[in-house]
Amino acid sequence: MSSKYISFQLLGLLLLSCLILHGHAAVRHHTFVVEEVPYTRLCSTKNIMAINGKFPGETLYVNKGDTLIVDVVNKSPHNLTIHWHGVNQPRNPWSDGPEYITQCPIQPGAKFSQKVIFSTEEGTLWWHAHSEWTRATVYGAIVIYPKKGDTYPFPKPHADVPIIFGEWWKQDIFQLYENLLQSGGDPNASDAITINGQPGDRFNCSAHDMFKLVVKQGKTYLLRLINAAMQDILFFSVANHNLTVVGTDGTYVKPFESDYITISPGQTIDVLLHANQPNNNYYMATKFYTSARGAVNANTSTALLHYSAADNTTTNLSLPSLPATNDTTASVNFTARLRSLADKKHPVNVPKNPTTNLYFTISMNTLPCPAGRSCVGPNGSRLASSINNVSFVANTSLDVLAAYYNMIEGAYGDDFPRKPPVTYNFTGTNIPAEYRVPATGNEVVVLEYNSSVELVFQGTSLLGGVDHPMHLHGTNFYVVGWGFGNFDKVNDPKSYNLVDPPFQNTIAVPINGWVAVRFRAKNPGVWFMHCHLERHALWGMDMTFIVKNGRGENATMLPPPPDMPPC
Ligand SMILES: *[C@@H]1O[C@H](CO)[C@@H](O)[C@H](O)[C@H]1NC(C)=O
Ligand SMILES: *[C@@H]1O[C@H](CO)[C@@H](O)[C@H](O)[C@H]1NC(C)=O
Ligand SMILES: *[C@@H]1O[C@H](CO)[C@@H](O)[C@H](O)[C@H]1NC(C)=O
Ligand SMILES: *[C@@H]1O[C@H](CO)[C@@H](O)[C@H](O)[C@H]1NC(C)=O
Ligand SMILES: *[C@@H]1O[C@H](CO)[C@@H](O)[C@H](O)[C@H]1NC(C)=O
Ligand SMILES: *[C@@H]1O[C@H](CO)[C@@H](O)[C@H](O)[C@H]1NC(C)=O
Ligand SMILES: *[C@@H]1O[C@H](CO)[C@@H](O)[C@H](O)[C@H]1NC(C)=O
Ligand SMILES: *[C@@H]1O[C@H](CO)[C@@H](O)[C@H](O)[C@H]1NC(C)=O
Ligand SMILES: *[C@@H]1O[C@H](CO)[C@@H](O)[C@H](O)[C@H]1NC(C)=O
Ligand SMILES: *[C@@H]1O[C@H](CO)[C@@H](O)[C@H](O)[C@H]1NC(C)=O
Ligand SMILES: *[C@@H]1O[C@H](CO)[C@@H](O)[C@H](O)[C@H]1NC(C)=O
Ligand SMILES: *[C@@H]1O[C@H](CO)[C@@H](O)[C@H](O)[C@H]1NC(C)=O
Ligand SMILES: [Cu+2]
Repeated sequence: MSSKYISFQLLGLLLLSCLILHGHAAVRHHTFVVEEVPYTRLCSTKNIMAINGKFPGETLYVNKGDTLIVDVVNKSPHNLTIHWHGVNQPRNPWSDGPEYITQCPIQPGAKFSQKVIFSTEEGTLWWHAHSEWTRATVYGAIVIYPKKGDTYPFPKPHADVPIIFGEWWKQDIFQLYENLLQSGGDPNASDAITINGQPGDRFNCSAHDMFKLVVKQGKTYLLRLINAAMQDILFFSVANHNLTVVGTDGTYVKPFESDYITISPGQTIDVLLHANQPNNNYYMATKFYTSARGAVNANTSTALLHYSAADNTTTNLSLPSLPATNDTTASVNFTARLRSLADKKHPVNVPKNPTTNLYFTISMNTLPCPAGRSCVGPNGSRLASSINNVSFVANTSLDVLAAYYNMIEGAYGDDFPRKPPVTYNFTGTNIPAEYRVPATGNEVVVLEYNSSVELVFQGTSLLGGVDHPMHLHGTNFYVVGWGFGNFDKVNDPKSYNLVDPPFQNTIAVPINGWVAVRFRAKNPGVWFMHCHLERHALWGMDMTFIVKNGRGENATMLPPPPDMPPC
């Protein structure tokens, strides 16, 4: 431990006590040492990237409104950045993390002190790496308790249980990534979905390490579910137990009961588990949902729910029923049940008359194989994806935020299309082949401070179509409507929910369907938006918003920290 760290700790304690005395939010300090560590479980012997030697990474605990200072020290041989998923970071894009958008990578041997500013978020969020595919093993939960002295909008649970889903490859992640870049095709499917790092006893190598939750009969537990998987939307359920859904993406929702949940990569769902069944052992189980045709059979991963008074015999447990892997109705039906609390203490401020209307198609595409290479995409092409026909390509010599702040021209363009450049039957069956090939670029949409925005995501049936969990940095959005087919701008808005729409940072746009979201652009900065399926993000389903400064200090970006990593 360095003396710098210790002095930070002391300073932190001083600040903490001083702030607590005055009843304000606290400033907490933390250190993330990034290292490559040997990992010999899960039928593999390989090195993985990990924070402070732990996989999954540690859970960070804060109270609403706190600020966290995290010193990220990169002792690994790889570039890395860390993103605080769903933390709005008011006026502070500097610590947001997406590489080549708000910062250059923290290179081997370098460090970066990130300031994570919590404001309105309460519930569950998470942190993960945001460079190349390092997030496969670099992730952890963030638990945001109510302010000191404040209460949950439901009876206080007996205990909190972060449950983080991941995705495991026996193959080395850097090799997977390199192969993928070279081949231009689909990545190899992962070997298993993990629950708190383990796929459970149906997999031989996990038989003795399965995650086990011990409960006391009669008590209620708050399960904080996080989907950190790379490629898959997931179903989850617990044998013999219904779940009461109470939150998503760092906000509360109107409680409802369900026997399964759907959770997108990037999304969090808080559920109450009532341990009201006979003293026994029960499986918790997850498997992926996909609308892609010809998908392989999903493997079910498990964890154990053990009642403390039950014996330890876990043979012959039955799996809970999960929807079929291709059950799109079950997937969207769950998501459509999410509703904001919309009460006095948790008001809904959905823009009523948006002044900025954006209509974005999200598509699967192909691009020609680079000269001198052979690609395994359709007809020898390489797979790509796009938003409004622009397939994103990062500028690896200067990040967008630095270019914007320092007014350096040429690093990005500011004419990202606000509507599809060509109109066709987006979800039709016979789309002309030339529409498969997108433009490439690094374009942004510039928003005036405080503008009220409606953004409609339109899935397309290019290459068949698939669900896309779209994630926005810097602010949550209200999900006001959704449907299958093409968005109808005259009729669909008539059935929008402007009363209690859920306030999310990630929303799965269903296969060949659309989703409408609204938000107010009052967080000045540079904010990335992308599909949270890692292969789609890699192939170009990404774009950037710049929200301009408004008048006054509260509407102006903070100055950059002195230790921004250089390119
Ligand atoms: C997929 O796995 C096979 C064997 O495990 C390997 O040879 C191949 O390179 C992998 N492909 C990618 C894209 O990683
Ligand atoms: C996982 O699925 C693959 C492909 O269907 C199968 O070969 C493998 O045996 C499954 N593993 C388990 C543990 O179910
Ligand atoms: C697990 O181990 C058993 C017994 O050794 C073996 O029969 C089975 O094929 C293994 N399953 C997998 C998926 O490796
Ligand atoms: C779960 O809810 C369903 C209705 O949605 C009900 O039929 C079932 O009995 C409930 N199960 C438990 C264990 O409460
Ligand atoms: C179950 O196993 C745990 C150790 O994992 C042990 O402490 C406990 O006594 C066992 N309970 C019973 C009822 O055998
Ligand atoms: C296992 O479960 C099945 C049905 O769920 C039951 O018929 C069988 O008797 C059980 N076996 C044991 C050893 O408990
Ligand atoms: C889901 O897959 C099953 C076969 O596994 C198939 O019979 C069914 O038609 C599929 N459903 C949809 C909606 O594609
Ligand atoms: C969605 O779920 C609700 C509640 O379980 C049910 O009443 C409804 O029929 C479902 N809708 C569809 C389309 O499955
Ligand atoms: C591949 O080429 C064939 C024949 O030219 C064509 O019919 C098909 O649409 C192409 N597929 C893709 C995905 O480009
Ligand atoms: C678009 O294509 C879908 C699927 O083929 C079809 O049902 C729909 O009628 C088409 N819409 C228009 C406006 O042509
Ligand atoms: C700036 O924001 C702080 C915290 O939200 C608030 O207390 C203060 O009144 C605001 N100042 C102005 C000028 O709006
Ligand atoms: C690491 O980041 C630096 C700065 O952007 C870049 O020059 C270098 O190529 C990156 N290294 C790798 C292996 O991507
Ligand atoms: Cu996608």
